[in-house]
Amino acid sequence: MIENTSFIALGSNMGDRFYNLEQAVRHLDSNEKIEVVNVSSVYETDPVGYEEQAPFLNMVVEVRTDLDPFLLLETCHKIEQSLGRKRELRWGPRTVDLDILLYNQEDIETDTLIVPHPRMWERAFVLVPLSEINQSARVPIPAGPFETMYDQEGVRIWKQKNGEDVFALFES
Ligand code: X6L
Ligand code: MG
Ligand code: MG
Repeated sequence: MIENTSFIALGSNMGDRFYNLEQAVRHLDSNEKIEVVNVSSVYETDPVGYEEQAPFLNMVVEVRTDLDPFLLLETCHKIEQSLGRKRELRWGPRTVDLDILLYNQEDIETDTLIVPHPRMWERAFVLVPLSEINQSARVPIPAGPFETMYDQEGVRIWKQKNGEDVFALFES
């Protein structure tokens, strides 16, 4: 059995934001080729890019998967659609957004998928939760720990992860 490790960023700023994140994590884990093995805390974050919109909830999950990166991306898009994501303004409000950040140590550059996610290194709403569950990850150039690479401003803990159980986060 081939086992790959991927980190996926989740965000929501429409409707019941926490419910949307929970459903997305449950959809991922219920896929027989995906196991969610770790989750970050949930952070409330100021909107970036287009600022005249509601604050987001953001988190990052670690998965083991037998899906290749393209099938994993397709699965993420299907989850977004099943949770009501519509065609929308670029950078505008969304019910849920799933972005593949890392897939093993692979460098992938195609029209539909770029891994590592090309803009993750400058987004505190990604790096703060990612560094919580992936302390060994390093930015490529210049080498250094995540903590030195982002400004934590605009990113506030909203719900603290409690213990090792992935779904404990959603149960209280
Ligand atoms: C200049 C120009 C500087 C554009 C930054 C940054 C654009 C991020 C888009 C940018 C720029 C994005 C989320 C968000 C979005 C999210 C928070 C995006 C795509 N998604 N803000 N803005 N959380 N806090 O998940 O990431 S839109
Ligand atoms: Mg995104
Ligand atoms: Mg996206």
